[in-house]
Amino acid sequence: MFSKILIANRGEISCRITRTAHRLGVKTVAVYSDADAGAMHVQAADEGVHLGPAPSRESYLRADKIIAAALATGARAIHPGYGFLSENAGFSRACREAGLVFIGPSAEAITAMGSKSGAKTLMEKAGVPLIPGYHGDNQDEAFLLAEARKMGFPVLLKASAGGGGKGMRAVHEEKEFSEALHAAQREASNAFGDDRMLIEKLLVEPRHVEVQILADRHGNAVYVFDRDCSIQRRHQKVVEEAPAPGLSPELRRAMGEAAVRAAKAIDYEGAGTLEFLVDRDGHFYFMEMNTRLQVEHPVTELISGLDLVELQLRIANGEPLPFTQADLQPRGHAMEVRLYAEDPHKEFLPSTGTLQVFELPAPEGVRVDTGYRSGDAVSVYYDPMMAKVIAWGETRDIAAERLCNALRQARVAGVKHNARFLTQVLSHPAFREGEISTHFIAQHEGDLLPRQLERQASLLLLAGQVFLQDGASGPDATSPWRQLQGFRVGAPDVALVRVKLDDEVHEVRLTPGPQGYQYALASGTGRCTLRAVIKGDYLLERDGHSQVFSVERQGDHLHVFIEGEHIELVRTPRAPSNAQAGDERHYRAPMNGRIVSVNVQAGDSVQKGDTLLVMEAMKMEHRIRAHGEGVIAGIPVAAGDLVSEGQNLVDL
Ligand code: MV4
Repeated sequence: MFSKILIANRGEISCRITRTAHRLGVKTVAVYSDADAGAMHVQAADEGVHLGPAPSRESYLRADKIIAAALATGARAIHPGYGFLSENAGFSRACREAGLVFIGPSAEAITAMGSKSGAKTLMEKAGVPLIPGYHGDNQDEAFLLAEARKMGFPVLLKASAGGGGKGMRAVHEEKEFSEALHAAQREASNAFGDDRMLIEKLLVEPRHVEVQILADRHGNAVYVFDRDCSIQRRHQKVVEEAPAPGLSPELRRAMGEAAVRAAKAIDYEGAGTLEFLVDRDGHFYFMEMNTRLQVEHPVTELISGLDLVELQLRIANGEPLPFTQADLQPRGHAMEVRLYAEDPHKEFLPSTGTLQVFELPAPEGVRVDTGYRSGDAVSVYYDPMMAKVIAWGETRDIAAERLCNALRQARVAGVKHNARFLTQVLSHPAFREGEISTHFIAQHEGDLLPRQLERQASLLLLAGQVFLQDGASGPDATSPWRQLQGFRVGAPDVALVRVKLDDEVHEVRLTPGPQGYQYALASGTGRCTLRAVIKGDYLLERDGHSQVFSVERQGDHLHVFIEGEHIELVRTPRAPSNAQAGDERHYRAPMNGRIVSVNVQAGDSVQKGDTLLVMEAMKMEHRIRAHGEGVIAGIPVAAGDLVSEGQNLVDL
């Protein structure tokens, strides 16, 4: 076995690979950028090598620096993880040419699966079912229309150089074909520099079912059961589970055997995944092959008892698979969700910040793979996934319940995150019934997006009483908060606490009485009391209802955790200035990022909806548009500037 490997990745997957390597007595070398200097994956490894500045293209994508780091530290092999260079044929080749072992498939296999149409041709030869369609070189419009007619509308136009749902366009009837084809070609040309199209029969509400395969250098290949990843949002997986619910044993075997045939057809080596679409009458069709370890591999590990990273290392070390297909038996059910730093209240816009609180409990049957600790920063430079939470159970229901409960106990503050959204998905009746398809999120959006917490009054009374309890720890000695007990508004004994919740300031009036307080809010009046039950938990009783809240107090900030959701309430001594509330004249950065382009200049007149500038964060572009008409008064930023959340960008 290798004495030392270099892990060309960061975050949770780097930590995860180090865990297995150390279990096998293999030393690990981590690599890191400026932004990751103190990161968990560096501390977990035996050595760390600095690559360069934070942007991936100057660090984690710098193949030359990574290979040099491996050679300099005496690492014998490189594990690419997923993302970054994990499916880069040139990197695989460069490792080998440098005398290093690339823990993954050959450059040829990566290349073969990198082109949609090339992959389909190979799969056809291997007897893997393809979606009825055309993926040849003839791109003549009349010819493509004839092909569409042959398979019958509706059809799906896909960019041959595309992937992950980019450059796809459905055509429901013949009269739309020409315009849709030209639009799809333009998009593909802009996005991939290649406008070649393939056409497929459109499958209605298919499921995304994928098969894990392992192949060694001695001609052995097995499938390690299947996974369902149908629940996606904008082609990003939200829930992954194994085995895929509700498939017949015959279908599972047929897909597994097709996946093994595919692996053998391209002389595959290592861990790989065949992605299929399964339509409602149980037919499966090849979609694409991923030539890397997938994010969701833990669900396969939990039902198979295998450590897929260990097997990758053994295969790369030339060892034969230590089992045959007959030895593999799935047990129970596993389910995974990805905890993302994103704001479900703002279209899941990525969120950045410092993790003031980061506690992910792992009760029985639950595994947490993360690369972050409390105090770490979530930056604009990398994918905003903070952790994977995976649960195993004897049944699917038990796995779902365990996963849901683990998320409800999550305490994460400092960035917006999707924990509550995930609990909504996992507890949704349709999900529990196994009614899943790639349209699940779209179908149930109304139930899934976080409802405005109807417990707003309770939150305000919780905060008001907490802040009232110990008087002021406010900013200055003269502040009225210091004499809070003596501070009176209106009738004697009425205490006024101003609390900001979701960018809105509320006034909380509390009058002490024999049993707690008489309260007055904008939404109404009543009686309430507050008792500390255990450290960090309070019992609020309001008008006969009682509820326990888990809180973390940091000065004027009160962090409340409810079923995985984090809500922050801030004590605010002043009324909000109009410049803060919904200002139409000042456009501030919605999050940390980089200015990509400034589309207007001082003196320009703009209309509602005009793009003022474009900023980039976490590999996504965000347009800052005018809320109304006006004239540009000033633009204190320029293309290329790094800006922080709240920074002023444009003045109208
Ligand atoms: C399809 C399809 C329906 N019919 N192909 C989306 C991303 C890419 N991997 C393939 N995708 C699809 N291809 C045909 N002929 C529906 C999708 C699709 C999808 C597939 C898997 C998981 C989620 C999806 C979400 C939307 C559309």
